[in-house]
Formats: sequence, structure tokens, C-alpha cells
Amino acid sequence: MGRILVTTALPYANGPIHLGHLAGCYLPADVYVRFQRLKRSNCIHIGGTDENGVPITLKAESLKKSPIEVATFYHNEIKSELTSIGILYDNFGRTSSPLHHKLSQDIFLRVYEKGYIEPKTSTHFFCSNCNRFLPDRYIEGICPYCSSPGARGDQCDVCGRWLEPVSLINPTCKLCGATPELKETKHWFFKLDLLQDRLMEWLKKKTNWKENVREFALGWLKEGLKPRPITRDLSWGVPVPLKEAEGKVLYVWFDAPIGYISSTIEWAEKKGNPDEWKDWWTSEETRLIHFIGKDNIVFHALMWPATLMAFEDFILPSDIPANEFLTIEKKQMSTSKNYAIWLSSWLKEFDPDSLRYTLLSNAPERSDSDFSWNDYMGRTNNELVGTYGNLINRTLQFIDKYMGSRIPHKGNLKAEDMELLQKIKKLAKEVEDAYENFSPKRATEKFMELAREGNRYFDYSKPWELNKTDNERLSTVMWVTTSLIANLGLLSEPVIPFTAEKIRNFLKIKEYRWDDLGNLLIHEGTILGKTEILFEPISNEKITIERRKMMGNIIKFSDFQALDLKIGKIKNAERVEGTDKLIKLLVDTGGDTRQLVAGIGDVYKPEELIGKNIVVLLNLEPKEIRGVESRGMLLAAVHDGKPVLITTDTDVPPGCVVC
Ligand code: B3M
Ligand code: ZN
Repeated sequence: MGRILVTTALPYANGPIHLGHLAGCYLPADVYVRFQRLKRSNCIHIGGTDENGVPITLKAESLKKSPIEVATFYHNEIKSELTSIGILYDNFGRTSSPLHHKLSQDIFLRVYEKGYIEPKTSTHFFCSNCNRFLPDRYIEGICPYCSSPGARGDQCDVCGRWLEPVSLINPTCKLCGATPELKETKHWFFKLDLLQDRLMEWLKKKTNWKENVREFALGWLKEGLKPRPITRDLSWGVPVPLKEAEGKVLYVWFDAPIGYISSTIEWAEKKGNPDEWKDWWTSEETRLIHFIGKDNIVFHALMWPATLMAFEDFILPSDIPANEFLTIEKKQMSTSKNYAIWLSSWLKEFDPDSLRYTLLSNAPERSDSDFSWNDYMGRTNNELVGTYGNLINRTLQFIDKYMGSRIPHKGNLKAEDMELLQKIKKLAKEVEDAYENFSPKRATEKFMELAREGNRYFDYSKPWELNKTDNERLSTVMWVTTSLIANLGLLSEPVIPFTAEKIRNFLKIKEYRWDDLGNLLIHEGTILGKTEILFEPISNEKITIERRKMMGNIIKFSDFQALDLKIGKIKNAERVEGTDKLIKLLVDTGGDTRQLVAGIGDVYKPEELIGKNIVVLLNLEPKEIRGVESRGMLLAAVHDGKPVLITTDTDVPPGCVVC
């Protein structure tokens, strides 16, 4: 039996999962894997975290933790987040494991011995201020290809180019901001030019690949590949297994894809069949499919196959279905600016299937796509609640209420029933093609079409009337509808698995199998399981709160300018009667004398406040506090839960603008 080895990009263990990760790679892969499982294909999903290289050391430095602490924390975090959104893995490894280190070194050595790797002394950026070389993300500058600022040492996020470490324009040290100098150091270069022709020949045959992936890779080849350094001056990562290379580690993009193999080995070991991984990586009967986001294309379509070719024993990728980017409310996500929607905070408020559905039905399959809260609300309320959920609820509730909770008997089918059953088969075939061809987006459109057909049939057949007039016909109509929802559950399982599982339980279907589509999934007389509402509608208010949370820490400059902040001098202060905390202040703000009420009485005595300069927000709407009017608000720092007044460094007249 053929094998399908699915891998998903190993996320850097330096941060949690956000919606971009899911839409770009993890959800499409999970859909594919679930679909293959339903077909009972011999398919495994291998993944893990990328724990080497600069992304990890930078994070560790910023948190003042060791790289291994950071990697371990995020490995666990990422693993549990991906699990909670339903991604099924056969193994989820770590590239910091000894097994991975050893394998990466072995592969490096073999490729080296075959003459594909050679040392070269060349110049690299060095920060004399920090007294260190600045590999990859330690340096930022202007991209030499697309001129975007903020390009990193090894890659530009805007045009996706893989950069020569020294090609950045106006480079600065990420750690201290200084301009680095060039200094000589020895590195080991992968002679990609030697594999140029073989790569070209191989890629040319991949006419069934997604165009974005193939064109991108061919573009590189047309320019001609050059030797690339695959070692770094860094203290964290896989040590280069050569005596002369002490203190150097492998470039993270050289060892990371090897993580797919080391994770497969781990899987085989855990299974108690330690050699089984070899079948998966060396037999031509394996289809190797790498799911990635578009920023990883060059590494998976060129550098990694080059490594595999140079090594010789392993198979090459069969397909690399990379997705484009997801924007949020039309803006590029940015984890450094905290402009992202994090999966963990999502799951506190909403259910996993509504997210899976929204991201997949609007996936960036061929071009970038946008997540907007309105679209999420619309899809959930109209499609999941109004169409899919509605069909299932009304059907099962009807059977529950009027038909003794039993799946009715089929009876005699009429032409319209047969027509609907035919439609199920036709749509099932279309859904299957869509899954097979990496288009969960088209699959969702098609199964939603089936749900719509089901609702139409239900409305047209009017079971509530048949219930009074024609029991025989009622039975057939409800059998047909139930059969449709059973098929719908199975067809949509890869996209909304939590819901599909509930449907399976309602209908007491033993297991879902793709081969059963269109056939007898249900059995007459079966007593239905306990039913429940599948999806909750989402309110406008809820969406507004989420949108605000996300925009939370960014305001426009004009918003800030709208604040009328001035210096005030306290003229008088007394406690608000009957309270410990509240103090009534009379403040000279230049133009007028204002009365404010402030909750600072547990820290300050009224008499010590008089004469102090404070910062007052003047254009705050007036408020009555304990019956006393307050027109404005004073600003204070909060330390250990107690207010500390903000005052001026030297004495300035009241009314000075604060900006
Ligand atoms: N860690 C890049 C990323 O997280 C990288 C993928 C490795 S796949 C072998 O986007
Ligand atoms: Zn520096």
C-alpha cells in the first residue's frame, strides 16, 4: 500500500500560534490528513518545533532566559494549542533533541564528504559594540531586491527573498542599533550551483504544483544558484561536526527540515518499530507532502531538495502546497507590534470549529486573504448557525418530538428523493476532488451547498404538515433528510471535526469511512443520541469587544492629541465626607479653578497636597462621585496598587500644556 507522509512547517519555538500560522499551513494540512484517514489511506502527519537558530536566541535574550528554557516553554505551548484546535499529529518532535542533532550532523558530513560543502573565508557583519558576529535576524536593513525596510539578515518578509547575509543595505545591529562592520570569518558553503541542473529538471516536471510555489522556485533557478553558507557563528544550535569548525553551528534552515526525518524516526521508535521510518523516507511508494506558508517556499523547494539530492538515499518532496498570507482586517499581521489574533485567546471566547470553518472557507490558497471580524460573524451566523446547524437541529428535533427519537424507515422513494440522493453523490465527488487537490476552500463551499439543498428539501416537503396527513411519506422524507445529514457530517469532518463527531454520536454511526458516502450510513429504528445545539450565534457586541482588544494598544496620533492635558496647581484639598479614599481638590488649571475628586486619600493627606503641581486631563466628561462633582482627572502612576502623583520636575505655571 502506498504511503502518504505529510509534514507541516516546524514553527519556531519562540512564540505562540496565531491565525496566520493556522490559515497558512496547519489547518490545510490537518484537513488533508483527516481526509486521507477517512479514506483509510496509509498516511501520517509529522511535525514538531524548530528550536535552533537566531529566532530562539533572540527571544531568550529578550526574556533573559536560556534558549532551552524558551524552546521548552513554547514547544509545550504550541503543541497544546495545535491540539486544542484539532490538529492531529502522529509525532510532534523537537529539533533540540539529541536524535535530531546527531542526524543533522550525519547528513551534513555525508553531503560534505560527497563534495557539496566547502569552507570559505568571507566577510560577515560584526558588531564591535556587542563584540559578536550578527547572523540572520541579529541584523536588519533595507532589502536589496524590493527596497523594503526591516528585512532580516537571511530573508525579506515582504518579497520573500532569501538574502545573502551581507547584501542588506544600511544594516543595523538588532541588539544595540549600531552600524556593524565587515569582518572575516570562515564558513562552510553548500555548493547549490552543483545541483542547479538536477533541481531544474526535477522542478520542471512538477506541472501539477501550485503555480505560486513552482514559479517562485523556478525564478530562483533561472537566476542561477550560488553557494550559500550553511554554518553560523552562534553558540546555540547543532554544532558543526568538524574539528576546524569549533564554536560554529549549522544554519537553522539547514537542520530544520531534517527535523521532518528525525521526528519520523521518533515516531517509529515510539511505535516499537524503529526501522519503519526508512520505508517512509526511502521508498518511491511514499508521497512526501510538505505543507508550509509562502515565506518558506525557497527553503522547501530548493535548499531542502538539494540536501536530499546530495545525500542520495532519500526521496524528494512530491508536493509543496504552500499557502499565501492571511491579513487581519486588511493589515499585515505583526507579532512584534502585537497585531495578531492569538489562538489561545481565541479559544477562550469562541469554539474551534467556527474558526476552522472561517479560516478554511476563506483560505489564502492562491492569493492573500483577509480575516475580518464581520466576515467571521457573517459566516458563523449565516452559514454555520443558519444553514448547517439549522438543518441538523430541525431534523433531529423533529424526529425527537414526533417520531419517538428513532431513525424512521425508508419506505418508497419518489423521484424528488432520488434526485436529492443523487445530488449527495455528485457533491460528495466534488468535495473529494477538492480535498485531494488541496482546496479545503472549495470543499467547504460544496458541503455548504449540500446543507442548503437539505434545507430546501425540508421546506418543500413540509414534514410538519405530513405529520398530520401522511405518516408513510413523512417517514421517507425524514429518512432522506437524516441520510443527508449523515453524509454532511462525514463530508465536513476534515474541516469541522468537533461538529462532525457530535453528528456521528447523534446518529449512532459507528465510524466514518469515506467509502460509505452516499450509502447506508444510518439504520432504521436506531434511537438517536442526545442532541444539542451545534453552533452559537455571535453578537455584534462580542465582535466589537474583540476588535477593540486587538486594536487595544494602538491609537492614532490624532486620538492622543484630542486629550486636553495641562498642569494644575492644587489650591485646596479636603476629604469627601464619609470616605477614606476620596479627596476633593480645587485646582488652578490656568484658565479656571476646577473641582476634582480623586481616590488618593489612603496615600496622601489633604494638607500635604496643597501647592503641588499635578497633571490633569481637562476634557473628560464630568462625573458625580459620592454626590460631589468632578470635572477632570488627575494622573498618577500606580505602584503596588497605590497611586503616586505625577508632578513637574521644576515649578511651572498652571495651565502649561502637557504633550
Ligand atoms: N521555523 C520558519 C517559520 O516558523 C521555520 C520553518 C521551518 S520548517 C522546516 O516560519
Ligand atoms: Zn550591536
